[in-house]
Amino acid sequence: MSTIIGSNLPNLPWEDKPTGSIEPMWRFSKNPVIGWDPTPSVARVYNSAVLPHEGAFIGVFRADHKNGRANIHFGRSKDGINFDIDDHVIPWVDESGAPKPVSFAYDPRFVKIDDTFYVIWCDDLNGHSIGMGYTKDLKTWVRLPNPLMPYNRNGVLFPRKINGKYKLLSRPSDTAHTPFGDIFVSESPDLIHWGNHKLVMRKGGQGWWQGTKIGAGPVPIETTEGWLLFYHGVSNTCNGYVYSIGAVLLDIDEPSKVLYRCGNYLLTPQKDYEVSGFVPNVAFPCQNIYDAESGRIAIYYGAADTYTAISFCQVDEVIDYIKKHNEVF
Ligand code: BMA
Repeated sequence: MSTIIGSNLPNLPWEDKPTGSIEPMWRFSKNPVIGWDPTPSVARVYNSAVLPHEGAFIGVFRADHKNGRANIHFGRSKDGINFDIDDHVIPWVDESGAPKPVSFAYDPRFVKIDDTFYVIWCDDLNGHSIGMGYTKDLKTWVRLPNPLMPYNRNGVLFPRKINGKYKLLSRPSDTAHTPFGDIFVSESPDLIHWGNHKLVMRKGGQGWWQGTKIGAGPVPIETTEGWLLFYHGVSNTCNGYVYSIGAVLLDIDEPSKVLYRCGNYLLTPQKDYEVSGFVPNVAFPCQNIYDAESGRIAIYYGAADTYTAISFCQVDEVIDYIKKHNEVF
């Protein structure tokens, strides 16, 4: 039996698998949970990350403004489904408290380590790279130095140190809509100095859904079977990219080592809100939250670069599925 090593969350957003479904991951019937024009200055909120906090939920939201530029807003929710999102961007400061705004920011991940909330996003460092910052009180938001040089995207921090080091997944890329990409892991003693970069896994495999590029998704979940990492895989079609959700198990002590990798996607764009929108055919996971006791996992994903949606899975079932469809490449 596979078990999540982590905390319990009895108020996790959840819906049982629809009767008759054979899929290892299923969608919330009330999707999308965030639609067009969610605040006066924002057109679309998607590719966002939610965390439980003091019996309710908080989140960092990718908000594409009505001038088309992306930034990150903070928001709150009582139930993890209905959100109250700030109409202003997160007011980042530097370590001295002086304002340090971002030029653009997108695809945030959100993780709590000890008493600190960390945000990792795609930042502008003379080109797309990884940005990182933290808050302890949800009021003062402090930027850290960029961990990696451009061009890079999909930075994901592990939820605890591994062998005394912070670990960061990333996906080296290029200046625009990168047509390639593999996942790497870097480590740091202090979240400032990063090195010992290692390849985790490449795009490809027998299935074409992850044949063009891949990128880490939500914060990895610690389980008795390894780190459960959901990620996005991209296929290049004559009608453009298609983004699907896949999963892999990484070694607990050496996360550059892949234990099992699912050859099938777990979720691919099918619903209207996934196949139709600002960018059609995108399911882009940025966060998962879970209840360790029941093994339930809720995944927040961006749909069609327009909506925020939720999908669900059960840790035992999804790990069995990954192992059953394991593909070594
Ligand atoms: C990627 C990122 C994501 C986006 C996806 C599909 O390169 O920019 O934010 O969801 O493309 O457009």
